[in-house]
Amino acid sequence: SDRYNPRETEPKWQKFWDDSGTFRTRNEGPQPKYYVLEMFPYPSGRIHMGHVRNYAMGDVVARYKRARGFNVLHPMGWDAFGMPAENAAMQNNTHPAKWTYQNIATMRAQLQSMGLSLDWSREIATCDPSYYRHQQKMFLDFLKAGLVDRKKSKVNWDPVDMTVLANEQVIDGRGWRSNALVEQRELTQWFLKISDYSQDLLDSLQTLDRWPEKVRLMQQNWIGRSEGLMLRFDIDPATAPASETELEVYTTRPDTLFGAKFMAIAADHPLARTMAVGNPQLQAFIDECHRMGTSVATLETAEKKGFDTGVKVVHPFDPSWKLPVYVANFVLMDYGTGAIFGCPAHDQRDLDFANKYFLGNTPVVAPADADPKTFVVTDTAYDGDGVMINSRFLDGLSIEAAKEDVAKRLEGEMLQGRPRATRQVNFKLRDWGISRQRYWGCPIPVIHCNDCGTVPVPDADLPVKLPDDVTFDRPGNPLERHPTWKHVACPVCGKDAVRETDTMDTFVDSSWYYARFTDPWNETEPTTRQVADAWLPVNQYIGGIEHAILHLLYSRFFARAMSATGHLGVKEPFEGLFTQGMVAHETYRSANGDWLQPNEVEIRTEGSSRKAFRIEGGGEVAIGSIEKMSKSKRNVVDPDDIIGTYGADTARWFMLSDSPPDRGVIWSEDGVQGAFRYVQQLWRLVGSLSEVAAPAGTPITGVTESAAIEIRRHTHSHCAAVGDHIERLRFNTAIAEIRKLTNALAKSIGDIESPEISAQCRLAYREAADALVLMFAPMMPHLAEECWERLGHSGAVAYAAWPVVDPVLAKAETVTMPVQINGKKRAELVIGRDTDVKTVETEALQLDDVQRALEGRPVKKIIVVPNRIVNVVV
Ligand code: ANZ
Ligand code: ZN
Repeated sequence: SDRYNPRETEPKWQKFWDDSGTFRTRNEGPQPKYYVLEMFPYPSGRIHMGHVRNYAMGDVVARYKRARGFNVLHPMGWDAFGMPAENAAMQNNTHPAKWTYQNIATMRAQLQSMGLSLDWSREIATCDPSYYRHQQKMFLDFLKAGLVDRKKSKVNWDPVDMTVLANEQVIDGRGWRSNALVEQRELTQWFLKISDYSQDLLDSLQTLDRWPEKVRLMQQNWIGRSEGLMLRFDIDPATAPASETELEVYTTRPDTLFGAKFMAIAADHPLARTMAVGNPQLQAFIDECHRMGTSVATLETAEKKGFDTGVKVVHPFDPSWKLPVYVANFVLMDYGTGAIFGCPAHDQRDLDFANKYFLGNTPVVAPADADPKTFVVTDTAYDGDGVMINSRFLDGLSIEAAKEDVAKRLEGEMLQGRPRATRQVNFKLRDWGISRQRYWGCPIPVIHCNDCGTVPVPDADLPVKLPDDVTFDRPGNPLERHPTWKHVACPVCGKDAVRETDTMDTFVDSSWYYARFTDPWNETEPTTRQVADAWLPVNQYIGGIEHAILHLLYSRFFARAMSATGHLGVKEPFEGLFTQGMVAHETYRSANGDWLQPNEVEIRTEGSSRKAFRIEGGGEVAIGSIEKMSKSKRNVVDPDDIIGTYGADTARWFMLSDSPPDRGVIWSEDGVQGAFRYVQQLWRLVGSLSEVAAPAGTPITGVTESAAIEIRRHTHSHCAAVGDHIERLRFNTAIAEIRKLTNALAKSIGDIESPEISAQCRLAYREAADALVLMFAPMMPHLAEECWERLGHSGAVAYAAWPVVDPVLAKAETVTMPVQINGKKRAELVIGRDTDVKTVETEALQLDDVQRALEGRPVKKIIVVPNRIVNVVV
């Protein structure tokens, strides 16, 4: 029949590719390499539409690059450690490993049903000892190389769940699950010294010219380099606690020193602690600050509060000028010195604070266009450029000159044998705390011995495997309370010792998987150097913008740390990065406020209005706004349902066709049905083409007839455009070009009047049919295989090369230019490409539609954008 049935053909071709090892990639080969990678999924249970979009994009690139003669690496694996498995274990009494591997099995089958051209022989799961043993080895290598630190650090501690919480898990000072008041605790934790590379990570961003500007900017801000002064203030002896004589601050704006109104120190600053002794009110305020949590976001949004310690400091340029010292909730202990001078006129936080405590403000920078005598600041701090005012010897200088002047003066002043000020570059980037008090993660391979201290687990004892027999009936870390696991003999002295029971942050697992894919079979080393270096960097990485900062930064750090320890020779892991947009859908809500799933409602169009009804019961439901698919709004569509009904090709095609890949796509039933109709249309067109085309394999030579040349022009120009669009990841416009070719060929065949088709046209149709199939093969690989067979080819399309474009034929000889009158399109001018402007103008004005629309009015102006558009102004 002439209906294409994806349910039959899709599994057939998947089996064929699988049986033939079509997508198995060899590590050596004569072709140039191309590594395309999509961010690997967390095995949460089932794939969602976001995965479909992500992997469909990657697969187009992989298949296209293969057709262009590259040796393509396109692997898949599982980011398999993490909290949800433990939560599931607690709720359902299943083991995290069982839950995880079941999910992997389900999701693997789902991905396979999408027809992705993945090399499954390289599949890795980060929870597998065959993966994490190498991670442990690298941790020890990093330790030896001085890239690991063990130090005390503050954490959010949930006293009920007995666990450390990430900042995002603290909501209004309470644990997200237990609702218990969160405490700040000091724990000894392991850190990876990412801050050793702050400058390098920042500098190298400039080389990443195939990354979105937005992501580079986010990384730059996260690294947060600033240039400033470390500046020491004398404490007024009359107010000083016994031992303290000075207070050091970090400032990036020493130019504003004459606008200073107060000093502020962090709740954990030593001076705050000293002053709190015997001062219960201050102690209470410090405790309140601790409850606020440590996240930068909370600190930025929370109301600014402070406590006057009674201590005063002396202004460095005026011994009679005293400034009060507050403990303030917006000053962080672990940035700069944990102390600042506040200049309310030019810093919003300082201004909010000063307004609350009536500390006043004095502007010291006036915008160039303002009158310095009348310039005042009330509620909005002025942080722009300008000229110094109210600043004694600095008046009239630019900000830059004033900074330099202040730095020079204070650098030169000696105070107890040290300069009063020193220049300092600071970074916001902190070392990466990787300790997690959790079971389902990679064990940190060290042993604590009372006599020998912290001892690395000897190589021969790796991997340190997680014990299987653990219980989740109580809160806390099961490794901690396991009866035997942590008790071991010290590898150095043999005495009783204990294992580290913390496991690694799961971001560690995902920081090097791209390197492991290059040789996942190496049992003794994390990577095979030459192989990894040959494949890396990943040429095209594709994933969600939510990973723009941490995952990408950690991966960039890992590549450097692996290079420093001999596991890699490449420091930037991802040459090209693409962040895809979200998948969105309409929302539906019943009268009582329940969200309904799309498959629970039926849409009916009555006249010009769309209405939604509940399938069960028939009641009308409200159609709500279009939102990102989410469980909370229930506006999710299950990829399995779509693939089961329409096939994977249709799902992939619609996902790619509807909007630019970096923007959101709105999933709709109408849209999918449209894509499915197009699949059928292609199938019929290829059927017709196969009847008029010369046999497969006939060389296309000696074509001189204009009708045949016309067909060839269509083929070559659209093919050139499709290739160009795919290279730039503009999948939606590539698809638009394929549709244009489809329409042109359908029309051409429909126009054939005589059954006698010339031999030359048959050649042209052969070429067109083959090219068409090759062009949509990256998006709809199953349909393409079936069509390829129908066109009489013996080999699979997966092995076929991209059509060779003839540049002469590809360059269309004519262009179609819209003609606008006062901004409104009135006609189209079909004219030779690159025709001179004068001729275009005359021809455009002579068009019937244009004459009619002008209604005799005189033309004021005519603007021609060559080959693009004609604008007529009347
Ligand atoms: C005086 C001043 C005046 C400042 C002014 C800013 C504007 P970046 O660029 O982010 O490095 N600061 C220093 N240490 C801090 C800490 N531990 N917690 C909170 N704020 C801190 O910002 C440096 C500026 O942030 C410093 O410059 C300091 O305030 C503040 F008109 O000093 B400034
Ligand atoms: Zn020992």
